[in-house]
Amino acid sequence: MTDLVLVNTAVKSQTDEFRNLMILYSSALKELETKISIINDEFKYTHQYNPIEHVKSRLKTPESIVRKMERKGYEINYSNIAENIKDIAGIRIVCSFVSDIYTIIDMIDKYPDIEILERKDYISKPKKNGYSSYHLIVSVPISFSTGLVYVKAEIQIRTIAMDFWASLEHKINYKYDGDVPTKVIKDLKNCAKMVSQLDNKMLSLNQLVTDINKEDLQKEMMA
Ligand code: 0O2
Repeated sequence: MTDLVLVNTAVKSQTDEFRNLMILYSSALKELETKISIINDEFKYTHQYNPIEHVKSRLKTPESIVRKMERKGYEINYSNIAENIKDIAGIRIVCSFVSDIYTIIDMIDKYPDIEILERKDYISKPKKNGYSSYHLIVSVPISFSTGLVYVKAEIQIRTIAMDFWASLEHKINYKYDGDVPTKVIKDLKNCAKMVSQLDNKMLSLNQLVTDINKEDLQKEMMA
């Protein structure tokens, strides 16, 4: 067996080394989930509303890790996996409004225990297929009995509408095994435009309602 096939088989059959690696990432997810929940509580306390609709976290499957390594042309070994696959631990934060996304990013930025290593703003610059979301690659310290270990994780932040689009696009890609018909690609791009328009409209509607509430409150206080 070649080295590549050996490691491939090892990753897929989850050897001790691979399991140890995955323990690091699952600990990073637990840390991040707690920190995000604290950020949400802090925001709720100061602004009286909840910016996060829901949070979903996942560990990349061994098959998906191998597929991504192959797609990116990396030789498959543990140090290469740890260095190059930055989304083994992934957390997705879904918000109602685009403004909430930037508020969350700002709070993560200020959080002392989370270091932002990379940012990808697919909201101001969506991908060619229409994909829109904000990605952060972060490093979080995990304390083990043996000491501190810094682990990388990906945080994806998007609106409910962006999430709806991305999950359908993912399903379509899976169904067609990447070979999506041109008509479907075009329709998806159009839907992405509608998603962006909907997000903008919902944001301005929410701002209008919030301003009216403020005015009503002021009138009540003056009366
Ligand atoms: P899965 O199934 O979520 O594990 P890079 O190393 O930065 O060049 P990478 O890691 O592909 O390349 O970066 P990118 O673009 O930030 O994508 C990371 C993840 O974002 C993907 O992970 C997807 O979860 C999501 N994503 C990116 N582009 C798209 C897209 O066009 N459609 C959908 N639905 N999701 C997307 P994986 O490993 O590809 O997939």
